[in-house]
Amino acid sequence: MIWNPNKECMSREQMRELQGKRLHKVVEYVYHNVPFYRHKLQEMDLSPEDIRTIDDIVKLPFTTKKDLRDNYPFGLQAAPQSEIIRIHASSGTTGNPTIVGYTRKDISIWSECMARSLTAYGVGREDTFSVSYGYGLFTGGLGAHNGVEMVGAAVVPASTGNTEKHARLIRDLGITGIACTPSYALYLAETMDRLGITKDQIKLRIGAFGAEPWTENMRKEIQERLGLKGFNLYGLSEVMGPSVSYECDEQNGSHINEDHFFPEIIDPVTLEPLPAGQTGELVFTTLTKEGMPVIRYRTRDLCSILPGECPCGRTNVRMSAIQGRTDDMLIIRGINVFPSQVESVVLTMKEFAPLYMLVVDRVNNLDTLMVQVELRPDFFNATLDTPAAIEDLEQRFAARLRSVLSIGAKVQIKAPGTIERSQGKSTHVIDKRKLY
Ligand code: DLL
Repeated sequence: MIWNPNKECMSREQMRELQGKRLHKVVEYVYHNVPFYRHKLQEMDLSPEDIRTIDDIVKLPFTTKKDLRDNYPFGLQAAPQSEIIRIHASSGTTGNPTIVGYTRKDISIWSECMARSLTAYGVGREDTFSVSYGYGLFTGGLGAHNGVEMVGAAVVPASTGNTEKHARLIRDLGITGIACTPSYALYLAETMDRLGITKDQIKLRIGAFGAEPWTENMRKEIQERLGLKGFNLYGLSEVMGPSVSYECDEQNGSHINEDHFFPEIIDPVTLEPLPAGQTGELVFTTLTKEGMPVIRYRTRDLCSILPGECPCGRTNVRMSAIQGRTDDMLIIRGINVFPSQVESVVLTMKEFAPLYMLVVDRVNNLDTLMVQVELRPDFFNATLDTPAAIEDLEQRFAARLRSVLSIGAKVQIKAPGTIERSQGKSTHVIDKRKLY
């Protein structure tokens, strides 16, 4: 089934024409409503009249996460505050989150994009569907929730946490579909094993997995352990949230909702556009968004646009799985974490040298984060001479980290001189998970 054949199966000519018209409109809209974009265009001697077809997009300037941060909180918002009906936030690189406001129309388009994804996965009115992305500032929970309601399945807003109760509900309510991070799906499988809930006692058949990178091996393992078919769901808060793209039954790349989000792949160094089939940085322009449209937003995600047509009948272009990032963002238990956030905490504590290391691992299918930090020599022995004093410092550090990162981390305070000094570009991460 296809939710909106008119938009998901357009001819390429029609799609490009629609994209061109929408691009002109959004450029005109931000030109008049967002000083940041107006100034950028004026600097390049561009006016909205110069943007007539989708090919003109290459004339426009890029937008980066730094631009969003510099304009915190509402500087890039285009709609008046009275039109905004929801605000989400995602982690920034320094502790300032990125704020994204949505109008009623944005929420309605987002819900439809999510409905398109769920329909492609095979979710329908008869399904009982558990949304186990976090509800809150993160776009995963509410974003998926609205789509399930639009499709007409019964939504179970399980959110994250409380996994044992959730596992029992999956069995007792006959839940047939689940949306969560792939690592949470594995954790759920493990919890079920522990509770003695077997595959033949549950009715799960569809999984909508995303918000973090995952491999084909993980897909196989989840499918095998939960007895479902797992589909990719991709998105990012700055552009919308879950459902910027979604896999169909062919499971060969994810179809982009390109009537709303125009994709480009660029060389992250030269910033030149790359042709289909070549891997580079994914860039999105929102074509219909009102709250906070973005123009040529650099996602930092590395992937390619797949050439050729998809046998499923959809004509929307497909992107490959994410193959890495051009920055150092980590996704730990579905939460975006930048080493610079840890650094910002380290720098506020006088006991520590500016030397730290994030050690990320996956133990029993659950991501773990340990932050190692080095004591300054003057605090070593002198002030911190009892185990209680060290413990107190560890606790204060852990609490500050939690409030900045939104996830818990183990901390390890190291003696002066014991964190490895790098020879060249300093590295702050040891990631043992091998996700790409
Ligand atoms: O993770 C939105 C989302 C929620 C997508 C639920 C899918 C499901 P952010 O927190 O802003 O938004 O993080 C966006 O997560 O740039 C990618 O690096 C990564 N990411 C998201 N989906 C996938 C995926 C949500 N399917 C960042 N595969 C993105 C690989 C993904 N990476």
